[in-house]
Amino acid sequence: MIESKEIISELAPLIEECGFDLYGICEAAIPEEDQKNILTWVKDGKHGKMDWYPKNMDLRLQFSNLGFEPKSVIALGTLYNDPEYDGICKTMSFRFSRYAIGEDYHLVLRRIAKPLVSELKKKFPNHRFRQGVDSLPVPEKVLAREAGLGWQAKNTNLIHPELGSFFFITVILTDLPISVANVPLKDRCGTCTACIDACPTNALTPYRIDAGKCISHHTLEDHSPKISNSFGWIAGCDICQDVCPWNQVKARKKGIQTKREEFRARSVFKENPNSILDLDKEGFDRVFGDSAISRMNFEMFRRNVELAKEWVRKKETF
Ligand code: B12
Repeated sequence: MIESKEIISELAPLIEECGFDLYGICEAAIPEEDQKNILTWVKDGKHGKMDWYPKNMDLRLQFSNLGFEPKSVIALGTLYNDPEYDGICKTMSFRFSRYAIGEDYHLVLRRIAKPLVSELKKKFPNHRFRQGVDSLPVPEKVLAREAGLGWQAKNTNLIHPELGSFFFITVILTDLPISVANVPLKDRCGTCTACIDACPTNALTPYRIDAGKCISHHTLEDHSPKISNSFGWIAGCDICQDVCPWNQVKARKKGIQTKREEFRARSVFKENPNSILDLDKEGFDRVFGDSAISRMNFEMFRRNVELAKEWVRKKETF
């Protein structure tokens, strides 16, 4: 069996050249406690309107029906926080989450991992390698945590002690057996409850999210014509990460930011962000056609815009 240290040290230069800031390897297995928590989460209906979530539980928890039996997982992370984001926010009357201001991360992560996947296939021609960026219904945070990319925090996101939490995750599942001796990163949330206290919809209790209450879910996953208050957010929400000291103090102080041009704000955010509020269908497709929010349809976008405008009006009245 190959040792993870051996593979990592050999592939590290290529992984970094591809543009990944974090990487690690773990066994392809979801620990029992996580399986239990995920099942309870669904049983309690905490997945809100994401009816798709409970559909593939065998694949999600046991990797069944994948076409091969994965033995190991290579987990990769890439930062997405644009250094200009805070400045842009000052010029917008509404809010738009960091993860959605640039190019669709699903496409970017797939594209940048290609040289690595090709190299793995060339090096181990008798083994399978399958990459997922949300596309495979597997719990990426759990796998990335097991691979040492971060600890799973009270706001449920993965945080790295040096880089914070503004990073995307992608996993490569493989039937190549790799021996791993990872010591997972220690939970450093301590007694802090900043994320829980700041969430205006009370979606968080420590280490657990009620997705049905989360603003990100309202704006992106709820297709109903009416949604509850989104507090000015048109796409996604960053509140629980923005207030996190690991982003706010640690990562910011060190100037941790994305090196990838694709995740920097598209020009409309720099030139005239408020013009987004007036986009018609054609404009929406033009501006956001290759963004992560293109999954949100135009009707949802208009609904979110109207709600954000209402929030701005109310704020101005008080
Ligand atoms: C469904 C989903 C959502 C849902 C649910 C969020 C969630 N926390 O799961 C919604 C739409 C709300 C969402 C929002 C966001 N998402 Co999202 N999302 C996913 C997706 C597709 C699946 C995650 C999942 O399986 N959730 C199921 C629940 C059960 O998992 P969990 O909350 O982590 O629960 C664990 C613990 O909390 C704990 N737990 C659960 N219940 C209980 C109960 C008790 C008592 C205890 C002790 C523990 C416990 O055990 C669980 C298993 O370890 C992943 C991609 C993937 N394939 O994994 C991306 C992903 C998690 N999202 C991501 C991002 C970036 C976001 C947003 C920041 C986007 C935005 N700006 O709006 C927000 C963040 C909101 C938040 N605080 O989580 C990134 C996170 C990267 C990172 N550094 O962690 C991922 C990994 C996508 C990616 N490929 O990069 N997302």
